[in-house]
Amino acid sequence: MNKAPAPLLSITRRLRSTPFSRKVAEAGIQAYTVYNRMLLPTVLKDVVSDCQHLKKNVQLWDVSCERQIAIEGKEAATLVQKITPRNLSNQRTDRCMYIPIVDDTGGMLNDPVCIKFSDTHYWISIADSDLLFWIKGIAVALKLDVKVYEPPIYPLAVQGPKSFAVMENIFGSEINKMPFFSAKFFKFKNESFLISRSGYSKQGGFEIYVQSDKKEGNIGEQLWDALMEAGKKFDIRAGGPNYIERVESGLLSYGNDMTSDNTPDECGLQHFCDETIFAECIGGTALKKRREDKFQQQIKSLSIDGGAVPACRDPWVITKEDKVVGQVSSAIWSPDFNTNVALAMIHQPYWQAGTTLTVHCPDGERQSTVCEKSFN
Ligand code: THG
Repeated sequence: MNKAPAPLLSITRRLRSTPFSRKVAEAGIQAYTVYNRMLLPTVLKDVVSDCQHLKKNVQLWDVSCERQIAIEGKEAATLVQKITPRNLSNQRTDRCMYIPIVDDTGGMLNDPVCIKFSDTHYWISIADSDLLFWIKGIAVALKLDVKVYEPPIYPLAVQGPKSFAVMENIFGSEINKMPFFSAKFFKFKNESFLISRSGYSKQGGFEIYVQSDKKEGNIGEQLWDALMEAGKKFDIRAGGPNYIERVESGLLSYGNDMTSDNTPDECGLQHFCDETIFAECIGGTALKKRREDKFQQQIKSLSIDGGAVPACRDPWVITKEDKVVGQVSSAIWSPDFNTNVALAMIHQPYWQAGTTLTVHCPDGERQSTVCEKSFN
């Protein structure tokens, strides 16, 4: 059977460009996905060699699609606590926190990183859903004294074990004193950039929040070039979040591994939900009630036997002795672990580590085993 060639995307203004779009295209990026109505690079050479390179070297990722929602004003802290069941009372300034956002039913609307500048100024660095409208709606309905808007900020991720040396070269040795999930301003060419010790991989690295009102031929391109130059000796490459590495690392992808049907508990984010603030946040009451439901399920890492699995688009059914007990939402062959690695939503009590389950892949049934924790 002839395989149809991969379809192309028609790229127009609706797929908003970034300060790095030209650089990314010139680097020869081969595949993109669409995320918050922007292009997110996913493959430079091929997913396996990109993964090996990420684990050894350093890569530059245009993650501008991680849109920032700025919340500014006297009641900013009140609004942020309204939208998440995570207790933010002890969030330090210049610290990031991973915060589940839930609706009135306790369903996940997004899983962003929240950066706090002060009690009156936050950025929410969002995953792929239209959170701006939700937050604005709540601010308006509650008549809160805040401004909610999307600033012209375009994050650039520097990821991989050599990212520390590259960043030190550009921003000085202070950069390597930053603890994980801290954020601080650094200078490049006399302009100030917020940098966080974070990123969508477990190989270490940073995210640089580039402010750009012009988008072309600007400071973003200069920063890209400077990083590429400093990274030459480490074989730096353009790239993007790597499917293999992120599934090995158990990093969740909103819209893939969870949707608004799922609670944070189901997503394994129960330690980011604090019952003592459930009364203050939207969805708190629903979450408490859903914690008492008989039916429970949770996202777990899974290894799937046999050779490389086909691409996973619509979830694959998981059964145990012919009973449906969950679904696989992300899966791919991992050369480093010599198995297919996967993320799956699994019903209780089948989510215990070591439980063997049957996965119904498009090419047939396979045995799989629930893992204790993620691979990386
Ligand atoms: N960085 C920034 N914004 C983002 C992402 C990011 N917005 C979209 C998306 N990614 C949000 N999702 C995640 C998922 C996981 C993590 C960050 C954002 C993450 N998790 C760590 C882990 O699971 O090990 C640490 C979580 C913690 O301990 O708090 O980093 O990547 N700016």
